[in-house]
Amino acid sequence: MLLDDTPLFEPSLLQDLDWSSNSVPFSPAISPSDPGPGLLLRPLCTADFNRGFVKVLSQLTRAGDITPEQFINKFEHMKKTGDYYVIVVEDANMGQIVATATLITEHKFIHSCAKRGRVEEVVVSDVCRGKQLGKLLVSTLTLLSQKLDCYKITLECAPNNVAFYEKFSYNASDDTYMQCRFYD
Ligand code: 16G
Repeated sequence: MLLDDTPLFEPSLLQDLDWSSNSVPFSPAISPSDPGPGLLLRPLCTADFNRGFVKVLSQLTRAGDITPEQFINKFEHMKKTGDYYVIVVEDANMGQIVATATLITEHKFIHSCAKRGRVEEVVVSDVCRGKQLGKLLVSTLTLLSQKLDCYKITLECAPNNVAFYEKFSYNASDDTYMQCRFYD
């Protein structure tokens, strides 16, 4: 099995987003097609395994020791379903992933067979903070979920990140997030 640059999903989905409808201010201005000097925003590919993708994820939670085979198998599964939009920011000079976030679309019978979006694993590497990348990732995936016709988009976050997500019109819901944890 080979690690390569095949994108998880069609890259034009990101480049063709109507960025003018983004409501969050950026200063200096950045966008999915111009995320900042030396940076690229694009879909995940398997070659990102060797660009420190898993190390970035481990800044959020335990990522575990993942082998290239496990990584490729998971990637292939995600690609086949067509419901996973893992985006990364690459420092093109270093050849390293510096940020990532995921949109997952979930299919429903309710709301006339609608789709719902979930934002997951939003992480900016500690070496790349202060470049508005978290804001860029969340704005991008929120716009993408609208473009994909999701009727709503949700996320779970730590209490100290609530103010950050409120900037993008996310509100704490009346529903309570519950979990049953089997292992860490
Ligand atoms: C945060 C993440 C979530 C991730 C979880 C991992 C965002 C918006 N939320 O809640 O996507 O799955 O952390 O924590 O990035 P865990 O290892 O305790 O499940």
